[in-house]
Amino acid sequence: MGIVNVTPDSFSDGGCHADPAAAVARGLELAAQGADIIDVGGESTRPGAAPVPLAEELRRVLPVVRELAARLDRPVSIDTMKPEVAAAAVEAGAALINDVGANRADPAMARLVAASGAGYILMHMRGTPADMQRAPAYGDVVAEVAEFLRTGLARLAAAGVAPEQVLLDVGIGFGKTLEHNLQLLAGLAGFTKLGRPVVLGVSRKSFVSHLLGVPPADRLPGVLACTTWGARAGVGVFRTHDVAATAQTLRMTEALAAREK
Ligand code: HH2
Repeated sequence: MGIVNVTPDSFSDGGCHADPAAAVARGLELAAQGADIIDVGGESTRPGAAPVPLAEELRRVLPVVRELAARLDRPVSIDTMKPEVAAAAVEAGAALINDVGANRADPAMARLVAASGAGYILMHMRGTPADMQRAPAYGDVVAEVAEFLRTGLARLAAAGVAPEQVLLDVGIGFGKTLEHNLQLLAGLAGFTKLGRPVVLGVSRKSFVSHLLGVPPADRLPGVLACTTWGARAGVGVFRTHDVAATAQTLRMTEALAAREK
């Protein structure tokens, strides 16, 4: 899954593709590099990010979703916490709703997923982007995130969403310390046992710098190690800014796994 952030303030690529034409060009480029899904977002969720008003988020993402959906032969997803944005994006051609808000605040999101038949990424987040990194604490982070995802699946089913529509994401960096992120990564194989495809979002995230002591520009090796690890654990979707490097890493991992005796 290749990331197109149509934002002025995303943590790694804010402002790079804020103009719709640049964002569409980026989406086409990532598809050419091997992305099977293009994820378009108009609201940064970096720690401390301020919420974006509905009209502004719609203005940012809709033309990009519409054009990419028309021009690409693969699914476009909409990265949003707002049911209104998700609904308009589905109308514009998005096949997948990537809801980092996990649809807690508003049952309208679950109703939309049920009615539209769109795919839905259910991601774990503790708190909101504004406050999620203020001393996050868990007893057992792996067990608590698994419970959150199980409960979310049940809530979606009660709203009429078919299990086949849902993908699961542990939400690396969303209300987690370095140690929490590492424990969730180490436990990824357990999440694949929940019976739905697992999505992993580690791309360019700060926990890599916290562990390895490297500046933000040098996070790719650590991220690719997580990618190989995730592939071995059965992760189905890797959300990344660096599609070419990720595709190569996955091809190599798969070639070796296919020959493992
Ligand atoms: N991470 C980010 C945004 N959306 N969606 C899923 N499913 N999983 C993730 O881990 C995830 C996500 C944050 O990364 P990015 O889009 O690069 O930054 P920003 O939120 O600042 O735009």
